[in-house]
Amino acid sequence: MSAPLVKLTKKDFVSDQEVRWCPGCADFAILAGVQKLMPDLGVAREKIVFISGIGCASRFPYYMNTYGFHSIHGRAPAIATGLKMSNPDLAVWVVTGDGDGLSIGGNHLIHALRRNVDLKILLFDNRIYGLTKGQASPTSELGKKTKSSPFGTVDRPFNPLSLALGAGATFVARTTANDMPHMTSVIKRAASHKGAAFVEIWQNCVVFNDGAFDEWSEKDVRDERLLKLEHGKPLVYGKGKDKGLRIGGGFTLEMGAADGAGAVEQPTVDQLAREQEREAEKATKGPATLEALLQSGDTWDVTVGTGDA
Ligand SMILES: Cc1ncc(C[n+]2csc(CCOP(=O)(O)OP(=O)(O)O)c2C)c(N)n1
Ligand code: SF4
Ligand SMILES: [Mg+2]
Repeated sequence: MSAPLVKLTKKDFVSDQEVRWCPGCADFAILAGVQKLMPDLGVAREKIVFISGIGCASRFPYYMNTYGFHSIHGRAPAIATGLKMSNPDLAVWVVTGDGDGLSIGGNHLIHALRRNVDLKILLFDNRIYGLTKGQASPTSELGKKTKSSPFGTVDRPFNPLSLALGAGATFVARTTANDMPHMTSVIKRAASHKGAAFVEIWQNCVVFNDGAFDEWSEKDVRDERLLKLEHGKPLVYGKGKDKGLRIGGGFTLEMGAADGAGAVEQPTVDQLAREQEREAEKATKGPATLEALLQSGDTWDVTVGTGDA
Protein backbone atom coordinates (compact mmCIF):
# COMPACT_ATOMS: atom_id res chain seq x y z
CA MET A 1 0.00 0.00 0.00
CA SER A 2 1.71 3.19 -1.06
CA ALA A 3 2.40 5.98 1.41
CA PRO A 4 1.29 9.55 0.69
CA LEU A 5 3.87 11.79 -1.00
CA VAL A 6 3.19 14.62 1.44
CA LYS A 7 2.31 14.46 5.14
CA LEU A 8 -1.48 14.41 5.41
CA THR A 9 -3.59 15.96 8.15
CA LYS A 10 -7.11 15.39 9.42
CA LYS A 11 -8.33 18.17 7.10
CA ASP A 12 -7.22 16.20 4.05
CA PHE A 13 -9.78 13.53 4.93
CA VAL A 14 -12.72 15.92 5.28
CA SER A 15 -14.87 15.96 2.14
CA ASP A 16 -16.82 18.94 0.81
CA GLN A 17 -20.18 17.22 1.47
CA GLU A 18 -22.71 18.65 3.91
CA VAL A 19 -22.99 16.22 6.82
CA ARG A 20 -26.61 15.16 7.15
CA TRP A 21 -26.83 13.52 10.54
CA CYS A 22 -29.05 14.87 13.32
CA PRO A 23 -27.35 17.35 15.65
CA GLY A 24 -25.91 15.41 18.58
CA CYS A 25 -25.67 12.08 16.72
CA ALA A 26 -22.66 10.04 17.82
CA ASP A 27 -21.85 9.36 14.17
CA PHE A 28 -20.15 12.78 14.18
CA ALA A 29 -17.67 11.61 16.82
CA ILE A 30 -16.84 8.46 14.86
CA LEU A 31 -16.33 10.50 11.70
CA ALA A 32 -14.06 12.98 13.48
CA GLY A 33 -12.10 10.13 15.10
CA VAL A 34 -11.57 8.28 11.83
CA GLN A 35 -10.58 11.46 9.98
CA LYS A 36 -8.12 12.24 12.77
CA LEU A 37 -6.41 8.84 12.80
CA MET A 38 -6.21 8.39 9.02
CA PRO A 39 -2.99 10.42 8.56
CA ASP A 40 -1.26 8.21 11.15
CA LEU A 41 -1.91 5.12 9.03
CA GLY A 42 0.42 6.46 6.35
CA VAL A 43 -1.70 5.33 3.42
CA ALA A 44 -2.23 7.57 0.38
CA ARG A 45 -5.85 8.76 0.04
CA GLU A 46 -6.18 7.26 -3.44
CA LYS A 47 -5.44 3.85 -1.94
CA ILE A 48 -8.26 4.05 0.62
CA VAL A 49 -11.86 3.05 -0.04
CA PHE A 50 -14.86 3.22 2.32
CA ILE A 51 -17.77 1.00 1.33
CA SER A 52 -21.11 1.14 3.09
CA GLY A 53 -24.62 -0.22 2.77
CA ILE A 54 -27.73 1.80 3.62
CA GLY A 55 -28.62 3.61 6.84
CA CYS A 56 -27.49 6.71 8.71
CA ALA A 57 -24.15 5.05 9.47
CA SER A 58 -23.78 4.16 5.83
CA ARG A 59 -23.67 7.82 4.77
CA PHE A 60 -20.09 7.73 6.06
CA PRO A 61 -18.23 7.43 2.70
CA TYR A 62 -19.67 10.78 1.49
CA TYR A 63 -17.87 12.55 4.29
CA MET A 64 -14.46 10.96 3.85
CA ASN A 65 -12.20 12.54 1.27
CA THR A 66 -11.13 9.13 -0.06
CA TYR A 67 -12.67 6.79 -2.58
CA GLY A 68 -16.00 5.44 -1.43
CA PHE A 69 -19.14 3.58 -2.37
CA HIS A 70 -22.55 4.03 -0.72
CA SER A 71 -23.84 0.73 -1.97
CA ILE A 72 -26.82 -1.58 -1.47
CA HIS A 73 -28.51 -2.42 1.83
CA GLY A 74 -26.45 -5.09 3.63
CA ARG A 75 -24.17 -5.80 0.68
CA ALA A 76 -21.10 -3.75 1.61
CA PRO A 77 -19.02 -6.79 2.72
CA ALA A 78 -19.70 -8.55 -0.59
CA ILE A 79 -18.75 -5.51 -2.66
CA ALA A 80 -15.70 -4.87 -0.49
CA THR A 81 -14.65 -8.53 -0.90
CA GLY A 82 -14.76 -8.19 -4.68
CA LEU A 83 -12.75 -4.99 -4.54
CA LYS A 84 -10.08 -6.37 -2.24
CA MET A 85 -9.74 -9.57 -4.28
CA SER A 86 -9.32 -7.67 -7.52
CA ASN A 87 -7.16 -4.85 -6.17
CA PRO A 88 -5.19 -6.06 -3.15
CA ASP A 89 -3.23 -2.81 -3.04
CA LEU A 90 -6.22 -0.93 -1.61
CA ALA A 91 -7.04 -0.40 2.07
CA VAL A 92 -10.70 -1.40 2.08
CA TRP A 93 -12.98 -0.30 4.91
CA VAL A 94 -16.61 -1.27 5.45
CA VAL A 95 -18.98 0.95 7.41
CA THR A 96 -22.27 -0.60 8.40
CA GLY A 97 -25.03 -0.32 11.00
CA ASP A 98 -26.67 -2.89 13.27
CA GLY A 99 -29.57 -3.13 10.82
CA ASP A 100 -27.48 -3.06 7.65
CA GLY A 101 -24.79 -5.43 8.87
CA LEU A 102 -26.76 -7.76 11.14
CA SER A 103 -30.27 -7.94 9.65
CA ILE A 104 -30.36 -7.77 5.87
CA GLY A 105 -26.60 -8.12 5.55
CA GLY A 106 -25.96 -10.70 8.26
CA ASN A 107 -25.15 -13.36 5.71
CA HIS A 108 -22.55 -11.25 3.90
CA LEU A 109 -20.97 -10.13 7.13
CA ILE A 110 -20.45 -13.60 8.60
CA HIS A 111 -18.95 -14.93 5.39
CA ALA A 112 -16.53 -12.02 5.00
CA LEU A 113 -15.38 -12.80 8.55
CA ARG A 114 -15.28 -16.55 7.98
CA ARG A 115 -13.23 -16.14 4.84
CA ASN A 116 -10.89 -13.66 6.55
CA VAL A 117 -11.04 -11.10 3.77
CA ASP A 118 -8.56 -8.32 4.48
CA LEU A 119 -11.24 -5.72 5.34
CA LYS A 120 -11.64 -3.32 8.25
CA ILE A 121 -15.29 -3.50 9.26
CA LEU A 122 -16.77 -0.76 11.49
CA LEU A 123 -20.25 -1.59 12.75
CA PHE A 124 -21.99 1.46 14.22
CA ASP A 125 -24.32 -0.09 16.76
CA ASN A 126 -27.14 2.18 17.96
CA ARG A 127 -29.50 -0.76 18.61
CA ILE A 128 -32.14 0.70 16.29
CA TYR A 129 -32.86 1.39 12.63
CA GLY A 130 -32.14 5.12 12.61
CA LEU A 131 -32.62 6.08 8.98
CA THR A 132 -36.07 4.51 8.72
CA LYS A 133 -37.13 6.23 11.93
CA GLY A 134 -36.83 3.82 14.80
CA GLN A 135 -37.62 0.16 14.18
CA ALA A 136 -36.11 -2.62 16.30
CA SER A 137 -32.82 -4.13 15.14
CA PRO A 138 -31.09 -7.43 16.01
CA THR A 139 -29.29 -5.66 18.86
CA SER A 140 -32.38 -4.00 20.38
CA GLU A 141 -32.96 -5.27 23.91
CA LEU A 142 -35.69 -7.83 24.54
CA GLY A 143 -38.97 -6.06 25.31
CA LYS A 144 -37.90 -2.77 23.75
CA LYS A 145 -40.78 -0.59 22.53
CA THR A 146 -40.06 0.76 19.08
CA LYS A 147 -42.05 1.81 16.02
CA SER A 148 -42.09 -1.81 14.86
CA SER A 149 -42.66 -3.29 18.32
CA PRO A 150 -45.18 -1.02 20.10
CA PHE A 151 -45.70 -3.63 22.85
CA GLY A 152 -42.02 -4.47 23.14
CA THR A 153 -39.86 -6.82 21.09
CA VAL A 154 -40.39 -10.51 21.67
CA ASP A 155 -37.20 -11.70 19.99
CA ARG A 156 -33.83 -11.89 21.71
CA PRO A 157 -30.97 -9.73 20.48
CA PHE A 158 -27.61 -11.16 19.68
CA ASN A 159 -24.21 -9.91 20.65
CA PRO A 160 -22.26 -8.78 17.56
CA LEU A 161 -18.97 -9.85 19.13
CA SER A 162 -20.20 -13.40 19.79
CA LEU A 163 -21.47 -13.52 16.23
CA ALA A 164 -18.09 -12.40 14.87
CA LEU A 165 -16.20 -14.87 17.06
CA GLY A 166 -18.60 -17.63 16.01
CA ALA A 167 -17.89 -16.80 12.38
CA GLY A 168 -14.17 -17.24 13.04
CA ALA A 169 -13.18 -13.57 12.84
CA THR A 170 -9.46 -13.03 13.35
CA PHE A 171 -9.82 -9.59 14.98
CA VAL A 172 -12.79 -8.65 17.16
CA ALA A 173 -13.20 -5.50 19.24
CA ARG A 174 -15.77 -3.24 20.85
CA THR A 175 -15.47 0.42 21.67
CA THR A 176 -17.73 3.38 22.31
CA ALA A 177 -18.06 6.62 20.37
CA ASN A 178 -18.05 8.70 23.54
CA ASP A 179 -14.52 7.65 24.46
CA MET A 180 -12.48 9.20 21.66
CA PRO A 181 -9.00 8.08 22.77
CA HIS A 182 -10.13 4.49 23.22
CA MET A 183 -12.17 4.45 20.00
CA THR A 184 -9.33 5.79 17.86
CA SER A 185 -6.78 3.45 19.42
CA VAL A 186 -9.01 0.42 18.73
CA ILE A 187 -9.69 1.47 15.13
CA LYS A 188 -5.98 2.09 14.59
CA ARG A 189 -5.18 -1.36 15.91
CA ALA A 190 -7.81 -2.83 13.58
CA ALA A 191 -6.22 -1.00 10.65
CA SER A 192 -2.92 -2.72 11.29
CA HIS A 193 -4.49 -6.19 11.41
CA LYS A 194 -3.86 -8.34 8.35
CA GLY A 195 -7.22 -9.99 7.77
CA ALA A 196 -10.85 -9.27 8.55
CA ALA A 197 -11.02 -6.88 11.50
CA PHE A 198 -14.41 -6.39 13.12
CA VAL A 199 -15.03 -3.40 15.39
CA GLU A 200 -18.41 -2.78 17.02
CA ILE A 201 -18.78 0.86 18.00
CA TRP A 202 -21.53 1.80 20.45
CA GLN A 203 -23.15 4.84 18.88
CA ASN A 204 -25.90 6.80 20.52
CA CYS A 205 -28.86 7.70 18.27
CA VAL A 206 -30.15 10.82 20.00
CA VAL A 207 -33.44 10.80 18.13
CA PHE A 208 -34.70 7.20 18.18
CA ASN A 209 -32.76 5.44 20.93
CA ASP A 210 -31.24 8.09 23.14
CA GLY A 211 -29.28 6.83 26.13
CA ALA A 212 -28.98 3.24 24.88
CA PHE A 213 -25.49 2.89 26.40
CA ASP A 214 -25.67 5.36 29.28
CA GLU A 215 -25.67 2.58 31.81
CA TRP A 216 -22.12 1.64 30.82
CA SER A 217 -20.52 4.37 28.81
CA GLU A 218 -21.54 7.70 30.39
CA LYS A 219 -18.48 9.50 31.74
CA ASP A 220 -19.55 9.28 35.39
CA VAL A 221 -20.07 5.50 35.38
CA ARG A 222 -17.80 4.07 32.75
CA ASP A 223 -14.66 3.73 34.86
CA GLU A 224 -16.62 1.56 37.25
CA ARG A 225 -18.40 -0.48 34.60
CA LEU A 226 -16.17 -0.84 31.57
CA LEU A 227 -13.24 -3.16 31.42
CA LYS A 228 -10.62 -2.25 28.85
CA LEU A 229 -9.05 -5.46 27.65
CA GLU A 230 -5.37 -5.09 26.92
CA HIS A 231 -3.25 -7.84 25.53
CA GLY A 232 -1.46 -9.78 28.25
CA LYS A 233 -2.75 -7.54 31.05
CA PRO A 234 -4.96 -8.52 34.00
CA LEU A 235 -8.70 -7.94 33.73
CA VAL A 236 -8.95 -4.97 36.07
CA TYR A 237 -11.36 -2.05 36.10
CA GLY A 238 -12.70 0.64 38.42
CA LYS A 239 -11.47 4.19 38.99
CA GLY A 240 -8.60 2.99 41.13
CA LYS A 241 -8.17 -0.16 39.03
CA ASP A 242 -9.12 -2.00 42.20
CA LYS A 243 -11.69 -4.40 40.77
CA GLY A 244 -11.03 -7.32 38.58
CA LEU A 245 -12.38 -10.43 36.94
CA ARG A 246 -10.97 -13.86 37.36
CA ILE A 247 -11.98 -17.39 36.67
CA GLY A 248 -13.04 -19.05 39.87
CA GLY A 249 -14.98 -22.30 40.23
CA GLY A 250 -16.78 -21.29 37.03
CA PHE A 251 -17.03 -18.08 35.05
CA THR A 252 -18.10 -15.42 37.50
CA LEU A 253 -18.25 -12.31 35.34
CA GLU A 254 -20.47 -9.95 37.23
CA MET A 255 -20.28 -6.83 35.08
CA GLY A 256 -20.70 -6.62 31.31
CA ALA A 257 -17.22 -6.61 29.85
CA ALA A 258 -17.77 -3.61 27.63
CA ASP A 259 -14.64 -3.50 25.64
CA GLY A 260 -12.24 -5.94 24.20
CA ALA A 261 -9.97 -6.77 21.35
CA GLY A 262 -8.49 -10.04 20.26
CA ALA A 263 -6.44 -10.78 17.17
CA VAL A 264 -5.24 -13.97 15.47
CA GLU A 265 -2.89 -14.09 12.49
CA GLN A 266 -4.21 -16.24 9.65
CA PRO A 267 -3.81 -16.11 5.86
CA THR A 268 -6.45 -13.95 4.20
CA VAL A 269 -8.68 -15.27 1.46
CA ASP A 270 -7.53 -12.61 -1.01
CA GLN A 271 -3.91 -13.63 -0.37
CA LEU A 272 -4.70 -17.37 -0.80
CA ALA A 273 -6.67 -16.73 -3.99
CA ARG A 274 -3.75 -14.80 -5.51
CA GLU A 275 -1.33 -17.58 -4.59
CA GLN A 276 -3.63 -20.08 -6.29
CA GLU A 277 -3.81 -17.85 -9.35
CA ARG A 278 -0.01 -17.74 -9.57
CA GLU A 279 0.21 -21.54 -9.25
CA ALA A 280 -2.37 -21.93 -11.99
CA GLU A 281 -0.45 -19.54 -14.23
CA LYS A 282 2.69 -21.59 -13.70
CA ALA A 283 0.82 -24.76 -14.66
CA THR A 284 -0.64 -23.21 -17.80
CA LYS A 285 2.62 -21.36 -18.58
CA GLY A 286 1.03 -17.93 -18.52
CA PRO A 287 -2.29 -16.27 -17.86
CA ALA A 288 -5.28 -18.19 -19.15
CA THR A 289 -7.66 -16.54 -21.60
CA LEU A 290 -11.41 -16.45 -21.23
CA GLU A 291 -11.71 -18.11 -24.65
CA ALA A 292 -9.56 -21.04 -23.47
CA LEU A 293 -11.66 -21.33 -20.31
CA LEU A 294 -14.90 -21.42 -22.29
CA GLN A 295 -13.52 -24.08 -24.58
CA SER A 296 -12.18 -26.23 -21.75
CA GLY A 297 -13.74 -29.25 -20.06
CA ASP A 298 -17.00 -30.61 -21.40
CA THR A 299 -18.26 -28.58 -24.34
CA TRP A 300 -20.97 -29.35 -26.84
CA ASP A 301 -21.80 -28.10 -30.31
CA VAL A 302 -25.47 -27.30 -30.44
CA THR A 303 -26.86 -27.84 -33.90
CA VAL A 304 -29.94 -25.87 -34.79
CA GLY A 305 -32.70 -28.33 -35.66
CA THR A 306 -34.74 -28.25 -38.86
CA GLY A 307 -38.01 -27.82 -37.05
CA ASP A 308 -39.35 -31.28 -38.09
CA ALA A 309 -39.91 -32.49 -34.54
C1 LIG B 1 -33.69 -3.69 0.37
C2 LIG B 1 -34.01 -2.64 1.41
N1 LIG B 1 -34.77 -2.98 2.47
C3 LIG B 1 -35.07 -2.06 3.40
C4 LIG B 1 -34.60 -0.78 3.27
C5 LIG B 1 -34.98 0.24 4.31
N2 LIG B 1 -33.87 0.57 5.20
C6 LIG B 1 -33.02 1.57 4.94
S1 LIG B 1 -31.88 1.79 6.14
C7 LIG B 1 -32.55 0.53 7.05
C8 LIG B 1 -32.01 0.15 8.40
C9 LIG B 1 -30.76 0.84 8.76
O1 LIG B 1 -30.43 0.56 10.09
P1 LIG B 1 -28.94 0.55 10.57
O2 LIG B 1 -28.10 -0.26 9.67
O3 LIG B 1 -28.95 0.16 11.99
O4 LIG B 1 -28.45 2.05 10.33
P2 LIG B 1 -28.71 3.37 11.17
O5 LIG B 1 -29.66 4.16 10.32
O6 LIG B 1 -29.26 3.00 12.48
O7 LIG B 1 -27.35 4.00 11.24
C10 LIG B 1 -33.63 -0.05 6.40
C11 LIG B 1 -34.43 -1.16 6.95
C12 LIG B 1 -33.80 -0.47 2.15
N3 LIG B 1 -33.28 0.75 1.96
N4 LIG B 1 -33.53 -1.41 1.23
S1 SF4 C 1 -31.60 9.15 13.23
FE1 SF4 C 1 -30.21 8.62 14.90
S2 SF4 C 1 -28.48 7.55 13.92
FE2 SF4 C 1 -29.61 8.68 12.33
S3 SF4 C 1 -28.56 10.64 12.14
FE3 SF4 C 1 -30.27 10.92 13.55
S4 SF4 C 1 -29.39 10.57 15.57
FE4 SF4 C 1 -27.95 9.74 14.09
MG1 LIG D 1 -28.71 1.27 13.64
